[in-house]
Amino acid sequence: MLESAQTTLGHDMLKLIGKTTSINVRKVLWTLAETGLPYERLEWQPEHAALNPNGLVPVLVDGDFVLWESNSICRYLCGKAGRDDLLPAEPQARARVEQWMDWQATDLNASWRYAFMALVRQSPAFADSGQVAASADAWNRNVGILDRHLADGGPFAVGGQFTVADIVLGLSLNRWLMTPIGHPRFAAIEAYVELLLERPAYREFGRNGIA
Ligand SMILES: N[C@@H](CCC(=O)N[C@@H](CS)C(=O)NCC(=O)O)C(=O)O
Repeated sequence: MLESAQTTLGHDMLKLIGKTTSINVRKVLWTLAETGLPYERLEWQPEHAALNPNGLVPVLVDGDFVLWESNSICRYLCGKAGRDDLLPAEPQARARVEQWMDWQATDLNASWRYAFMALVRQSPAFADSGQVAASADAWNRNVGILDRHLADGGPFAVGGQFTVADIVLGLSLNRWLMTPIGHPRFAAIEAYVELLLERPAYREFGRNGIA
C-alpha cells in the first residue's frame, strides 16, 4: 500500500501533505521556507492513509523516505539542508533546541487543548467551563515559563541565534495570542513575537491570522 501511494506521489521533489490551516503543517512550511528546500504541498487524499498510521498531517515524503510528526519533520529538513544554524550539530546546543521542541510538543500542547477546542473550535465536546478555565490557567503558566526564560536567556529560545525551536514556539505563541483567554502581560514574549515577525516566513505561515 505504501509503495503504491509513493508511486503516485513520485520521487523527484519533497512532498508535504497537509492543509495550510493546520498548525503542525505550518511549522513545516515555515521550516521549508527558512531552508529554501524545493517542495510541493499536497492536500491529504484517501490514498495517503497508508503513509501515517495516525491518520494525521503533516506527512513528508522524500523519495522512499516517509516521515510524520511535525517536529521530527522540521528537524529532518534542517539536517537535509545542512542548516547547523537552525539545528546545531554540537551535542549540548542541539539538546537545548530539542528540549524546547519537546516541551512544546508535550507540556505546552497538553495545556492549551481544552481551552482552544472550546473557545476557538467551539466544539460541544469541550463545554465544561471549569476545564476551560483550568486549561487557560495551565496555558498561561506555561507561557510564563517561556517568558521568564526569554527574559533571562533570550532573545531567541536558545540564546542569540534563531533556531528551529523558535519555529515551533512561534506557532504556539500565535495560537495563544489568538485564543480569547485572559492574557497576562508578558514583556519578553511580546518582544520575542516582534522579533519573529521580522522573518517573512513567520508572517506568511505563523502569525497570519489563523489560530
Ligand atoms: N503530533 C502530531 C499531531 C498532528 C495533528 O494533530 N495534525 C492535525 C492537524 S494540526 C490533523 O491531522 N488533524 C486531522 C485533520 O486535519 O484531518 C504532529 O505534530 O505532527
